[in-house]
Amino acid sequence: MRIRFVTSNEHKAEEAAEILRSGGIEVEWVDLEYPEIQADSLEEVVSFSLEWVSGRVETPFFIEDAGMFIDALSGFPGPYSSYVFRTIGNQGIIRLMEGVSNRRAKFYSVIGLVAGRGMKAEVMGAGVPGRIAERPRGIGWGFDPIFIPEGGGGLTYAEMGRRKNEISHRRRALELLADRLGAKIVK
Ligand code: ITT
Repeated sequence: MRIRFVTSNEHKAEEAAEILRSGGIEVEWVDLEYPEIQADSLEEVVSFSLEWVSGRVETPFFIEDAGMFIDALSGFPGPYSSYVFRTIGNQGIIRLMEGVSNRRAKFYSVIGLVAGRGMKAEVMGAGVPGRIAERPRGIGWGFDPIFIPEGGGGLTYAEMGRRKNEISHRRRALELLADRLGAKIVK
């Protein structure tokens, strides 16, 4: 089957295409920027955005909103991850975490799906626990150089290369999506 993925982020589009391909789902990237409200949860952000995208993009389509939640910073940057990355970036996060011994964090991904014309929007989410590195390591996009996922052998997402897609927050959320669509990601 074929499904549209509406995102202005080419890295996300590429990752989703690779992950879903192994479930026999072909992704068509719709490079469209949509409004995102300020809210405390990714689910709220996604629900609002889905309303806006519905009617502008043909079904079936999905959107995805991701965020990194740092325990010692009470979940910051969370739903504000995009703004925080654009402003203080990885160096800013590392500075905020200087001298902080609790480095636990979580990357979370929420998908909003409209499976067919006139169908109700569905929202699903999944996350990966991990920790914030002492310094950026590896070459990758966004927070990849500073996030060390559990189960990744102590490497940052950026150091894992393609292996990121086997364990990432996005992978886990896309597994829920595939399941909903009656497919199974095998790789
Ligand atoms: P769209 O909303 O158009 O899909 P976006 O770049 O705004 O694109 P998000 O709101 O989902 O995407 O992500 C917020 C930011 O969090 C994003 O800009 C990155 O800086 C960071 N981010 C999200 N997923 C990531 C990942 O897998 N690895 C590293 N950083 C990530």
